[in-house]
This record gives sequence, C-alpha cells and structure tokens, in this order.
Amino acid sequence: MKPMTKSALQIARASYQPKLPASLKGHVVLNEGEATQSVADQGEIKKLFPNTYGMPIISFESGEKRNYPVVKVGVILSGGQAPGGHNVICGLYDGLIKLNPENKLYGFLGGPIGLVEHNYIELTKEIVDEYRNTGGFDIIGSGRTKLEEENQYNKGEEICNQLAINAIVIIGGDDSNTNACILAEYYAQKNTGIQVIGCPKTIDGDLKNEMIETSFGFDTACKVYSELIGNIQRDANSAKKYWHFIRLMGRSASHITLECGLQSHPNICIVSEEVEAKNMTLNSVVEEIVKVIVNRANHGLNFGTILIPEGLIEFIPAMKKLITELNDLLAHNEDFTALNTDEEKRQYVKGMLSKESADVYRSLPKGIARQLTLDRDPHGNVQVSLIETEKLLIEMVAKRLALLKAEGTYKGKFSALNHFFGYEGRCAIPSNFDADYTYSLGYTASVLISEGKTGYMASVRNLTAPAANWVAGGVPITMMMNMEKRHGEMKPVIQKALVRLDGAPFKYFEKYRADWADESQSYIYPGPIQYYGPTEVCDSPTKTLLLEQEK
Ligand code: FBP
Repeated sequence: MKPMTKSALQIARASYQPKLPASLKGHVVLNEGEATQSVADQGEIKKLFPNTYGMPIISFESGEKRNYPVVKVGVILSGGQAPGGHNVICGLYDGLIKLNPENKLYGFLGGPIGLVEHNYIELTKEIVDEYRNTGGFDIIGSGRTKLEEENQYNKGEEICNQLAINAIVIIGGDDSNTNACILAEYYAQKNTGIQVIGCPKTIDGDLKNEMIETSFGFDTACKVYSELIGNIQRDANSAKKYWHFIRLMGRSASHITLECGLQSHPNICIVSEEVEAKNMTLNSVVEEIVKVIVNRANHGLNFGTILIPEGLIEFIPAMKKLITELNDLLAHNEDFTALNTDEEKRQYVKGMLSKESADVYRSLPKGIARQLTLDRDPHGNVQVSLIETEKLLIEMVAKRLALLKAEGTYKGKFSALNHFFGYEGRCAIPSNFDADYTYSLGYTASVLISEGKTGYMASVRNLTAPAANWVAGGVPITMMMNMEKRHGEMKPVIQKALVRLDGAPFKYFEKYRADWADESQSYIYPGPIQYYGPTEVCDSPTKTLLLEQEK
C-alpha cells in the first residue's frame, strides 16, 4: 500500500459540487427593496452611519447577462473556526472568476491583523482547489485581533491601494461584522472607493435575525456534538453506571446546547437564558439536577446525560456580578499579573471584591475560582471555554446527594464523568448543508462586490427549502445594529441573538423535557454526519431552523 496523504472521504469531498440557489446559477439581477432601519436606536445609528444607513435589502433573481468591471478582493477569516469557512472562499473565488475572469482574490493571513500588517497571499485556482469542502480555516488562518482603530483602517487602506483592492470580505461573528460595518462607513466617508462586505460565521449560532437565518458552522458543529452525545447515551444505557456531565461550546448563547438537546434527547439540558429568566442560583440549578437523578435512581436508573452550555455561570446572577467585578479588576492589572502563586492571587482577589462577590468566590472550589481569574479575551471578558462548569456541577451534585443519602431520601449510586465538546466540531468537514450554504454565501459576496455594494452582509435565506429555492442577496449591516454599553461607553453593535424562551425550539424542548428526564426510554442516537445518501439523511438542516421556520 502506498503511504496515504488524504483519507478516502477527503478525496471524495474534493469533487463535491455545492448546491447553489437557482438565482446564482445563471446571470444575476438585483432586486432592491424599501429603505431599511436599524433594529433599535434609529436616530443614533443613522447619525453614526450617514453613508451606509437605510440602504435597501437586496435579493437576487435570474436575469440577462451583464458585463462587470474587473475587481480585486481581499478576504479575511476572523475569530473562531467554523466548518465551511473554506467554502465561503471557494464560492467567492468561483463567483469572481465567473463574473470576470480577470478578477483577483487575495487572502489576508492570520485574521484581521493580516490587513493591518500587510500579510497576504494571492489565492489562485491551485490553492483554492486544495480546500474545497474541507473544514478548518488553515487556507489563510484566522485571528481575534479587533479592527477598531483608525490607524488600523488607514493601514488597511494603504495595502488596498498598493494591490488595487476594491473590496474586503470579512468572514466573522457579530463583533467582526460590527467592525466590518464601521470600516465600510469609514471608507465610504473618506471616499476611498473600498467596499466592505460581511459574511455570518460562528458555530455559536448567535449571529442571526430576520434576514440572517443562521450563521454558518452551527449546523456541522451541532451534528458532530450530537453524534458524540448519542454515542455516550448508548454507552450509558449499556453500562448503566455513569452520569455524564457534558459541557458544550457556544459562549454566552445556549443555541448549541439546545440544538444538541433537540437532536439527542438527553435527560437534562440546561439553557442559560432560562436560568437567568428564572433568576436561579447555582444551588437551585444543582437542586433541579438532583431531582432528576433521585427520580431515576428510584426507578433503578443510576445513569444519564446532562448537557451544560459553556456560558452557564455568566447567567447566574450572583456569578455574573462576581465575573463583572473580576473583569473590571483584572483588566490591565499589573499588580495581579506580578503575583507568583495561585494562593497569592486568590488572597489578592478576595481582598478587592465586594463582600457579596467575595463570599461567592470563597464558596467556589479552588480550581474554578482560579479559572475565573485566568487571562481575559481581547474584549476584556472571562474566557468561558476555560471554565470547567461541568466539574463544578459534579462536585456540588455529589455533595448534595451524599446529604440526601445520609437523610435516607436517596438510595442510588452516583458516579459521574465529565466531557467538554467544542474543538471537536469547529473544524469538522462541513455537512452538505454548511458546504452548500457557505459556498452560496461566498458566491453572493462576489455579486454584491461586482455590483459596487458596501456595508452589506451576504445573506442566503429560505434555508429549510431545497437549495435551489434559497433566496440569495444582501442585508445592510446597519439594519442589525443597536446601541449597547461596552467598557462603560455606548457603542453601535450588532444585536447578539440569545435563545428566545418564546421561540419555537425552546417551546418544543419545554414540552418534551420531562419525558426525556424520567425513566422512559427517550434517547436518540443521531450517528455521524452523512455526506452521501438519501437527502433526508444528508441534507437536512438543524432542528432549530426547522422549528423556527415551521409554518
Ligand atoms: P467565534 O464567536 O469567534 O465564532 O468563536 C466561537 C467559539 O468557538 C466559542 O464557542 C468559544 O467560547 C470560543 O470560540 C473559544 O475561542 P478560543 O478557541 O479562541 O479560545
């Protein structure tokens, strides 16, 4: 056997041709709707974005052939990896070449910093072909540098002028697209002629609204995690001896956890947004878990699964207060960084917190308390992915059960295992849905650019229909904005979409969760993502999308 350089699936996926909406298959014409408004704070947003506010929603239709001028485009991958990023670039490249074979695509390396530091490569056919339908962002790399200072914008302008780049495409989440919008406005105000187009990326699923039905990567990541959860459930149901506490990525929003819950029917699925709405304490969360464990134990079932969103502790009011105080205290705090031992750091922090927060801090297991003081992210926030909430819950649940056992009200056995699923899904080979969706987004961006648009996010809608019926176009980013307090100042930002407790996905979960918790057999085993086979197995979108769009 020859040494292998690629798996059989990698080789097969290289020739997969992503499905496109019908409007993108031939020649495209633009249909422009009414003037738009921002979701809130219209007066302020309008004042801040005089050149890019109020633009119409655009949808594409099939039409007559047009000749497009040559354009040069630079693309940036921003933030955490999400399956399908490479296909956005492939769709963008193919679209550009189809619109005018003279067009050129450059990739800025390592995220937004590549634009500022002028690190780039030209993305040729040979390079792009290597990455078709693959996971990861390694074609040009990604990074979390924020584009928010004028000198960065000017450095960007410099390299665009040098390479005669007409447009920048920023593939990112809500923050990166907020910055794309500010950059578009800045370049428009300065009359640079440089257009900026955004693309909605994040596995977290929290960049969505009326016009952006989902962010790419959410579909694949949730399917990967749901497969793993299903496998664990089958193991739990076979061995019948462990409770599995499974934390899932997703930052603040619980979309991933909820979607995985809908796909796999675990015994318990915590939704942070509900915890906050009910003003629950850490102890009341523990109490809810304990209730289910005791009930199952009474039926001889000393096993189960619990899904925990990674942002949970930020939604528990007392913890939120503690974390906010820690964020303020630790931002650029050289005294703290100079301390050597964990114990010194612990004492320092305790001395600086309010009494209420110091009490909460003291009550936490040392490991968790230490994790809360680790390095902040570039926005100055605690990195929730580093906090092992699942271990904290196991410890607290075990203590409570021991007490109940001593009282004689619990007779079961509690043995728990912890898991954290995040990185396992972020670079997975994109599902057919994500491969098609991202390719369509990239292709859409190429049309928006060739049509001279700026300040738009590429949008592909009607996603529960077959791809041919998807509606491609553009949405003014200003339309998604409102004013929010950031670091003590009011700033224009894209509204983050948290799980809506009145939304169809949560309502469905609420209706069935008691059945999943009890002794009846409700586990679902979703199995691995399928790329070839019947369409209901291979092409179906997330349960979240299906429920949200159920007519
Ligand atoms: P984005 O919002 O940038 O898409 O990142 C998503 C995410 O995977 C979160 O779910 C997670 O909390 C975070 O990135 C972890 O980031 P990092 O790997 O940089 O620590």
